[in-house]
Amino acid sequence: MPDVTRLPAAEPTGRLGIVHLGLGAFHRAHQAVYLERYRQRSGDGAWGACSANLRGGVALVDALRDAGYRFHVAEYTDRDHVTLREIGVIEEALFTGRDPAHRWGRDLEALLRRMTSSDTRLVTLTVTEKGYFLSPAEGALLRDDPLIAHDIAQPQTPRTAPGILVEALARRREAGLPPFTVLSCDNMPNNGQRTRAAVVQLAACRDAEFSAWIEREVAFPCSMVDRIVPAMTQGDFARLAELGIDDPNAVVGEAFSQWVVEDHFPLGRPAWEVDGVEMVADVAPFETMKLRMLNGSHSLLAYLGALDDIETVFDAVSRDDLSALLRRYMLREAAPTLAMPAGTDLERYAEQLLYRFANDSLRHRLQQIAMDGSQKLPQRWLQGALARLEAGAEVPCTTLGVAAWIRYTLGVDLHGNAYPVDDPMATTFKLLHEAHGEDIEALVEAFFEIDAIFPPALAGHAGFVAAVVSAYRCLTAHGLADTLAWGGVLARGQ
Ligand code: NAI
Ligand code: CS2
Repeated sequence: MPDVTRLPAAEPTGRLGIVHLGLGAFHRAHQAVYLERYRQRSGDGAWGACSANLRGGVALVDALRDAGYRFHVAEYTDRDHVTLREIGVIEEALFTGRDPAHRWGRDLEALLRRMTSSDTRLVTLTVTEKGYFLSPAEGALLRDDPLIAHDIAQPQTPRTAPGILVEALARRREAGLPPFTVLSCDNMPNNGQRTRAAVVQLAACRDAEFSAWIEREVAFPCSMVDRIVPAMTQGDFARLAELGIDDPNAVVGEAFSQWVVEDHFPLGRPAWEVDGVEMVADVAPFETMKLRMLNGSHSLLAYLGALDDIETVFDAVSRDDLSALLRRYMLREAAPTLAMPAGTDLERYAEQLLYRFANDSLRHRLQQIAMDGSQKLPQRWLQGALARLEAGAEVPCTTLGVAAWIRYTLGVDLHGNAYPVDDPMATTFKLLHEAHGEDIEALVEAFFEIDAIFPPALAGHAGFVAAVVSAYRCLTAHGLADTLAWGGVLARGQ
């Protein structure tokens, strides 16, 4: 039995200063924990949250309502030490998606009303990278996407996060209320600027003057968020039951948590720096560091590991060859591309990450991380790889990663096991595999032509493309262990 610390929730206040879009695992285990701690420590009850799901997650919304919005977060330092925190700061949950059995329309109006209340000063988001409807490489709004097309045609009943933000801001402006601050907490580069780009471009389809007002008046600070919170497994629920927690809405994560936020909140914010939130003038260096080192490593493990039928991050980093690959990737391919404030120790950061990945109390499935590669690769690998190549360096780990990702999108691992490819561009990938089959060179070149993912300078780098073709051949012909051992990936440049 682990050593358990139990922390009860504070009482609800009914004062909801925050609306959150994307009520998933991460919101419950990160932002909600910071808000709960802040409320308990400061006694300031103004920052309760109304949290909404826009698509998927209706069952969670219902279950949270049934539980009076109380749920638990289990923070594992390791198998032997866990903090069990009860959270009460989410005081309302809504579902605005299209599900006729579940109040379609009613909750959407309730959400928009909440966002146009003078109590609401902050709107936060964790809707995943694809929830912004931006081209991953360039950040242009996907106007042809059917949901965005819907929000352009019928802006009063929006279905996307940008559409909801635009409609709520229009209503606030109409009512003479100042705009709320919008804080993206998704793993995207310059996530505030990206959110602004989505909202401003969508608003421009409605009215150029209104769009210019948003650009001028609305604050979109950037943030870097970090806490490993895997999707819950039956095993996680069983472990919590052993601790006396029978809670369908519970989430399990690591004890580590970090939140770096650009300090630009015209309508105010919780004084959450007392609980460890780092309020800074410029988040970009921290965000790039995290995306390239942590998330880049995760994606390397995800595609290489999933191809070799490895289940979790823990299982993957327990292999010497994969942990050596990660170390090399972080120190030789990611770290040299970063411009960090003086005093940042990237070697120490890399070691901390390897330690966190080896947390034996988390079952972080590689297939979960592998999801939505099209939305993740530019910021995790490709921009950094291009910078290294332009500096004349080699990027063997990223090369292998890109080859593994292309092979992963086939939906069958190196041992013949099939799995679903969960990605907004999955149909494009399927067509490319069908068109090129065993012609690896043509297949790889066709993937590099997807300009929504690959920057032209990288796609045009003949040496890199050829290296990806060789890595793909090696992986498929010899398997992962031999590719790592023979391919010289680990030895090169050491
Ligand atoms: P989750 O699967 O538990 O929840 C996903 C959330 O995104 C749900 O609320 C879902 O309704 C919403 N969503 C998905 N597609 C959407 C779309 N097209 N439009 C609107 N909403 C959409 O995932 P989780 O763990 O909550 O992660 C969500 C995001 O949080 C990640 O994509 C990442 O950007 C960020 N994050 C997650 C971390 C983690 O360890 N879980 C850590 C750091 C950041
Ligand atoms: C992961 C991240 O799912 C993924 O792609 O790389 O969610 C990762 O767990 C978090 O960013 C950690 O903060």
